[in-house]
Amino acid sequence: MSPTPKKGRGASGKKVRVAFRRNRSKPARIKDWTTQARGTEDNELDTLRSESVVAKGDLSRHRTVIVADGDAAIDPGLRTGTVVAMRGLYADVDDGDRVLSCTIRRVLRTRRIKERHPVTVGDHVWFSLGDYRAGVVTEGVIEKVADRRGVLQRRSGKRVHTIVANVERALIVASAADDPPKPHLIDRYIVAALAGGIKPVICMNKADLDEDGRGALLLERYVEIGYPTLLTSVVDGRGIDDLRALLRGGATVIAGQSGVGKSALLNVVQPGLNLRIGDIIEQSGKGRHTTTTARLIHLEIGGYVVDTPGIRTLDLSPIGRYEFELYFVEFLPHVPHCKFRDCGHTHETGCHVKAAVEAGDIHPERYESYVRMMEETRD
Ligand SMILES: Nc1nc2c(ncn2[C@@H]2O[C@H](COP(=O)(O)OP(=O)(O)O)[C@@H](O)[C@H]2O)c(=O)[nH]1
Ligand SMILES: [Mg+2]
Ligand SMILES: [Zn+2]
Repeated sequence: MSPTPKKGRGASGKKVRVAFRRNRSKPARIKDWTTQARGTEDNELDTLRSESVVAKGDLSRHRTVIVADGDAAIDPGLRTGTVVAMRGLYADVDDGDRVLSCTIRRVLRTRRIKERHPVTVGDHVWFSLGDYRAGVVTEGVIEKVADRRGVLQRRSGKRVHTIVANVERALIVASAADDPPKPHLIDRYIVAALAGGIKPVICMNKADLDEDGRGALLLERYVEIGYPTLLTSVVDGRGIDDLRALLRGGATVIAGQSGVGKSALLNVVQPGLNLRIGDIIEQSGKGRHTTTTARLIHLEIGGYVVDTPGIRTLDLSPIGRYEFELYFVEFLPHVPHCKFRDCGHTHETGCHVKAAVEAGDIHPERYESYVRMMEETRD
């Protein structure tokens, strides 16, 4: 992640290079992250005002497009920074030298009305300096938010809650101590990550408590599908070096249920970080989280991490139900062989995905996860 957005875009928009595609074919290969990234580009292309195709034949499968900024030129007097934490209506913005407590320009709040928060952790922002007259406590005012890529989203009431923006990877942490570990939740996080243009990495923590090897076995399922995996323990140090190597590059959001050891893992990756860890505190029947807000941390070894509070329910409804098949990568080779072109792979006859489940080529619990997502999402 680059810590700050670039200045000096013209009023007419910015030029971007995007992959050229002949048609909207579905991604077919496992482990091919570029196909996932295209999903994000498609969204951005919706805002196109003009485009010029640079004819270089098949040698260059790219085209240059002008993406409209959507509003006036950015005032060159504005400062740039990255949102590292949200505190109610305030955002903590790191400008590279220090962290400023900023409010958000009202117009931004109304423009992104479908969003629960117009600004979120990881956002690249432009801000003006605040003043201290008459008891004003704000140090800055966020005027503009850069286009996002790599988001983790869920639904919150009728609106979309972007938990974090501008990350390239989600470390999906599960606990081998769970009895049994919950594959459905892992699958939900994988879908949420892929839908937001983020690469999933599955981390089975508390390996020291994996007495019957059930955690390691569950992890094997994801190795077979082709996702990077880690087996870790904060207690005996297993997998921690691999985790460090992973986190060193780019920005990673640490996701997973409360209590699986997300904060504890980050504390061993960087001793001295002192993130609060602890058992879930029961309060009026609802689990209370030890991590209360997402926070962007710049690691000493390099890389950025966002420690998130455990999300009790990851509502996937910002994702359309016919998109789900795209995010179950092992389904993709079978999808073109279904009898009906719009096959949802649930009740339809002649479904090749279901046939693959029966043939043992697709894990039945993965298929079950898919069906659950389809059943709870109606559009
Ligand atoms: N045995 C064992 N306990 C762990 C491990 N990682 C975390 N824990 C414990 O699990 C509890 C929850 O950890 P925490 O980091 O707060 O979880 P978070 O809610 O995901 O951030 C704490 O009591 C930790 O000490 C591990 O690898 N092995
Ligand atoms: Mg935590
Ligand atoms: Zn089908």
